[in-house]
Amino acid sequence: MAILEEMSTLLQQGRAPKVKELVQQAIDEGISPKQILEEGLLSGMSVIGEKFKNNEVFVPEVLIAARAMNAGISILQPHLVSEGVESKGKVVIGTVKGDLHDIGKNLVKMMMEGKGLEVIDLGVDVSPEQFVEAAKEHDADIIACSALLTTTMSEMKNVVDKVRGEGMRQKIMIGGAPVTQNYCDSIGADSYTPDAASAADVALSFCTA
Ligand code: B1M
Repeated sequence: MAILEEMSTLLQQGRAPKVKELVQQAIDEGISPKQILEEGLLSGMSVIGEKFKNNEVFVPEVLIAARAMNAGISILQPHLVSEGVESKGKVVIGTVKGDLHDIGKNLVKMMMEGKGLEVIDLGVDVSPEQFVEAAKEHDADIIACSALLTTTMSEMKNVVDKVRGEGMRQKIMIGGAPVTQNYCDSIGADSYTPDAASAADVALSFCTA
């Protein structure tokens, strides 16, 4: 449908006001909220996600595209709820205790939302106890931890130990510049991904498995 293709293209260009306008127009034309979400907004975000993974676009483009997606979703949200479109899964995300870097974490959150997942963002400097409490409170499927400092990545092990110690079901995903697959294996987390787009792919696969 032409209007949805145009919406996807404008989203990739980060043109938030135009995206909002088109979402409203599509609703007025009677296109289903689910179709607008999937074929207009999420399809645009997934193109950006792939380009980001292949180094064809960079952080600023991703951030403005994500802002455009959020603008579109803000118009769509009440219609989605009334149509009963369910989120595909729930993720609790945060930057670990002692660490204030949040740009990468925010990108992971946006990419996950772009895949239709509901993301509860705990912010930065999040303790293992806070991850665990939030995962229980929201009945999350995934706990996602970001760390940018070699001195704080060890907090990820504390999260894994606490979650396993309590016998919880959540998958634990980790990432951030100093984190590696070897580290992930050594602490028993469920997934390490090097970038935001792959993190969103893995999160979706955990939720739909
Ligand atoms: Co800081 N800092 N910083 N810093 N900072 C680094 C990380 C550093 C490498 C710079 C350097 O020395 N070259 C260094 C860490 C060294 C180390 O530990 N190995 C460092 C340091 C030392 C510090 C301070 C200690 C400096 C000081 O005060 N002396 C201090 C610590 C503060 C604290 O956290 N307690 C500090 C502070 C800051 C600022 C506040 C100034 C600012 C943060 C602002 C903010 O985030 N709001 C800052 C910044 C901006 C950086 C650099 C320059 C950029 C980080 C960034 O945002 N990159 C960084 C140097 C660098 O990386 N070149 C540096 C862009 C972002 C998109 O990438 O976060 O890696 P990244 O996310 C990627 C992937 O890693 C992945 O996806 C993202 C996108 O694809 N990913 C995940 C991230 N989380 C994931 C989770 C997943 C999966 C993938 O699953 C859950």
